[in-house]
Amino acid sequence: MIKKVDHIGIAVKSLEAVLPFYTEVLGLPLLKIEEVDSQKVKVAFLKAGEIKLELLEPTSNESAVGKFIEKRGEGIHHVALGVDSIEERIKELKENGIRMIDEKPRSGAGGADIAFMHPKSASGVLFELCEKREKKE
Ligand code: CMX
Repeated sequence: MIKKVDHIGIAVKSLEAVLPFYTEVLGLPLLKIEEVDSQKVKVAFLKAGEIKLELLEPTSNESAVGKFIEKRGEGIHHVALGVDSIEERIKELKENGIRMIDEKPRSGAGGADIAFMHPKSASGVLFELCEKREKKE
């Protein structure tokens, strides 16, 4: 069902403040920066070997990431699992009693269809399913 860990989401207060650590100290290549209006975040993707790190800066305090930072501070926010046929994967998870935040895929960063499982259904971890749209074309 799961092909790989696609990326790890890390909540940060300011991309500008933390990027030098990731690019200069850790030496990770910056792949791109984009704003995801639907999630009210600005994200930076870094290449870390086979997987990516997604730094998430909230553009609103009312966003999921804004609320997360307010409650827990900066840190690991979610783990994204790469899948094919995301709608079928969502259906299987629901049949297994997993509570989905997104019952249908929605548009996420990096040209992907995404859907989140509720952390209460996944041992306290916020998992994202993600399917790259390019692959379908
Ligand atoms: N990881 C693990 N647990 C988390 C969590 C996270 N990132 N965020 C919240 N929780 C836990 C809370 O600790 C809380 O648990 P307790 O009741 O034991 O305290 C529970 O989930 C509910 O949290 P809440 O703060 O009451 O509810 P929120 O309104 O903050 O909603 C969540 C939490 C997960 C439903 C919401 O953040 C959400 O819908 N997330 C999916 C979308 C998202 O995260 N988008 C940002 C990334 C976008 C991108 O990658 O492009």
